[in-house]
Amino acid sequence: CSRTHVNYEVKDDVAVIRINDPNSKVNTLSIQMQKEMGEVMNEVWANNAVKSAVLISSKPGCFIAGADINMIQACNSEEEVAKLSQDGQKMFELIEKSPKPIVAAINGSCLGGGLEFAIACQYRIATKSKKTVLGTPEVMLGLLPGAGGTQRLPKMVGLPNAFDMMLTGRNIRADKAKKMGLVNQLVDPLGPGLKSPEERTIDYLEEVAIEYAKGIVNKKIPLHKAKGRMESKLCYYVMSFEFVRNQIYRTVYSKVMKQSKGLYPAPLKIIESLLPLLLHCVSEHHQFPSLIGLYHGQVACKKNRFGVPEREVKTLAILGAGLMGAGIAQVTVDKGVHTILKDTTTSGLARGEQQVYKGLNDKTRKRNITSFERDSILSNLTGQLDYSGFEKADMVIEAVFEDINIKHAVLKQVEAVSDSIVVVSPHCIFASNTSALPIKDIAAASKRPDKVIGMHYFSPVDKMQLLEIITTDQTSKDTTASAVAVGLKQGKVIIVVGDGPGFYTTRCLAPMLAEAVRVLQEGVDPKKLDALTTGFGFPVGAATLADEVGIDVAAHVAEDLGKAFGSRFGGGNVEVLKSMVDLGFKGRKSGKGCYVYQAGLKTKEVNPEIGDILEKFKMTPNPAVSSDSDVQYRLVSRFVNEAVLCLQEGILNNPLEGDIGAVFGLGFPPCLGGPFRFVDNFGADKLVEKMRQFEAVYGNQFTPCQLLLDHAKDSSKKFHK
Ligand SMILES: *[C@@H]1O[C@H](CO)[C@@H](O)[C@H](O)[C@H]1NC(C)=O
Ligand SMILES: *[C@@H]1O[C@H](CO)[C@@H](O)[C@H](O)[C@H]1NC(C)=O
Ligand SMILES: *[C@@H]1O[C@H](CO)[C@@H](O)[C@H](O)[C@H]1NC(C)=O
Ligand SMILES: CC(=O)N[C@H]1CO[C@H](CO)[C@@H](O)[C@@H]1O
Repeated sequence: CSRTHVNYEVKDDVAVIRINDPNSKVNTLSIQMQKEMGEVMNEVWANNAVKSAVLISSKPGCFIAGADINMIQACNSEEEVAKLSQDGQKMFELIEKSPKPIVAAINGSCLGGGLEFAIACQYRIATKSKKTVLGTPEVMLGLLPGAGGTQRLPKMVGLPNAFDMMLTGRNIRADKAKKMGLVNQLVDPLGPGLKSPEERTIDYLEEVAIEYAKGIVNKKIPLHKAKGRMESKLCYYVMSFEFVRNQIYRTVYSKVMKQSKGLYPAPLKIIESLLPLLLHCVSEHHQFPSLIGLYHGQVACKKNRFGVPEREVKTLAILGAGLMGAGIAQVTVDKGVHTILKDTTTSGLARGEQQVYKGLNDKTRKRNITSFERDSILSNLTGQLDYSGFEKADMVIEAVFEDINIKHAVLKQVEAVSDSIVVVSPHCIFASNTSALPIKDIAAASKRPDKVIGMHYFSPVDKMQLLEIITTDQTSKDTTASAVAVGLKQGKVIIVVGDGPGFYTTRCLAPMLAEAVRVLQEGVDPKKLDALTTGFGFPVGAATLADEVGIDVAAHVAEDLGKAFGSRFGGGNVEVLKSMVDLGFKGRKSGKGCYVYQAGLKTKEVNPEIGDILEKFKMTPNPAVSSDSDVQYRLVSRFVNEAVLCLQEGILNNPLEGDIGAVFGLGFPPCLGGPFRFVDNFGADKLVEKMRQFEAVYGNQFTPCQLLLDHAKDSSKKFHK
């Protein structure tokens, strides 16, 4: 028979249906899969020798990882997407109404459409494996959890849990899923008493599922657990009261609006499908391609396009146990890499080691790793004050103070150019975590500039996904491949950019912050500035962002890049930032910046003491370019123009990395898909028109770059196809 994705065999009176997409490492709900599933189900229903069925994947570690994104992307219209979703919905309805019970046997990822498939079945068994996760991540892509899942999920787990899963897209591990009522039974991934897959003689999950399928037919296994049923009855009963319903809807609605700033269509769509009341309120789908684009970009940036490095980094040494250095240590040591953390002072080292311990211990508390795993991971971390053991290091990352002389000093120490006795091995790579110093200036002090590279991490390292890797003309391809491999191991999304002041990310951020300072000088208060930026879709407002980055860092960067790029990087007066630093207002880390931060307080007030500074540097706004919308476009166009200029100058390799870097590193509005996607959608000509208007008032800070002008002239030119 010609089926390639779905097959079955009958064992006793149970049809064991196996799914296996031959073209992919994971199973997705592709058109082919749905078609073959339909055929198989019809045969199963028609076969009198079959009384029940087991649905299982032949892929280890994956049940069904979701809908096929490419299939959705191939759709030319929303109607086509809707049609696909309806087809899936029909299939799930048939499964749900199946006259013969179907048991879903889940090992590994069961996500999105896969979860909906599973909950349409009559019974679910999942392995206790760590890899077994259930969830509806589509919300991240701006998609409706497809095919009726929004109706089934609340019945299964109750409304609050269902909302939470749908709104956050979070993954649920097997044991939690059992507690929530999402799965009915858990089984050991290997079988009772077995310690390794080698000892396994039978497919335990399949055997158990078959027994349960027979048990359901014999009525030995009840189909619905009474508790779950009661809860869902209660839930529906309560929901039948209009005022209760409205209250729940209002709560959820405001939660979604707050979380998404009203810009993501997906959560609203989710509510809509539950809310006949709001049915006509929200019906926008235009952010869909942007989010899909980001998804693809993220997948691409999780690959190493520089090939396999000659050697794997087994020992990584980090210089500087500050916030950044310890953060890098934390995300490295837990990936099975021996990590040396070196600082110059005992107290600095102790603080750094404590930070790594706390990070891992938090995972233990959340029961992601056992305390035994935590301790064995920590045994691979060596904290020290000297360079002993550095000869074993395959890579050294320096995270020392942002000063070219200090960077040179540590580089020379590591290479033993000075009187230090240590020598790293000849293959050892030297990476710098600088945010703005050009790598070639750092490499100038090296005996082996081909081994020098920049690795710009974002703080906090364990939370921020982006890693910006910077190569010079002299960096070898193998060095780059190695740095990317390390970054991928650390779980990062990686962009590789060319060398220059501010590289890519810092260079885009600086002009926007300069504009933000000018906006403050023009009398817009920090709260208003934040509201304008978040209103545009930035997850963090510009004033808050400056506080997070650090006012001192912002001042430093503004000055350095101002020197490098001249008046284009002007706008606000750097003296505003410097005056703040002089008064100790360095942002969140110092307790005061644009805002005052008090431990334990969620709300923050504007720092009253910056009033005098802003008064001193007061500028008169020009009403022609100062409406709320003007301010938003002034901020955004400076960011976007600099991004396009980075592509024009070859700092960026492609628009895709530019979008990923901006969204994951700087919080460019995800729903706009990044600066390049934004230009494509908004129209380069419209953007240029706005910039010309600002240019007339403020000068060359708003002069569109050549590449942007080219796109404005020819509307068929797009950064993304
Ligand atoms: C479950 O998946 C894991 C990989 O995550 C695999 O090692 C194991 O063999 C699978 N177990 C079964 C019963 O398929
Ligand atoms: C410690 O690091 C080495 C590589 O240097 C690795 O082989 C080993 O698995 C690591 N141990 C742990 C517990 O992660
Ligand atoms: C738990 O740890 C695993 C790796 O062991 C990781 O893949 C997973 O995302 C973690 N889950 C949470 C909820 O942090
Ligand atoms: C760009 C960057 O993050 N630089 C950091 C390198 O590490 C030192 C020490 O932790 C930090 O102070 C810098 O900010």
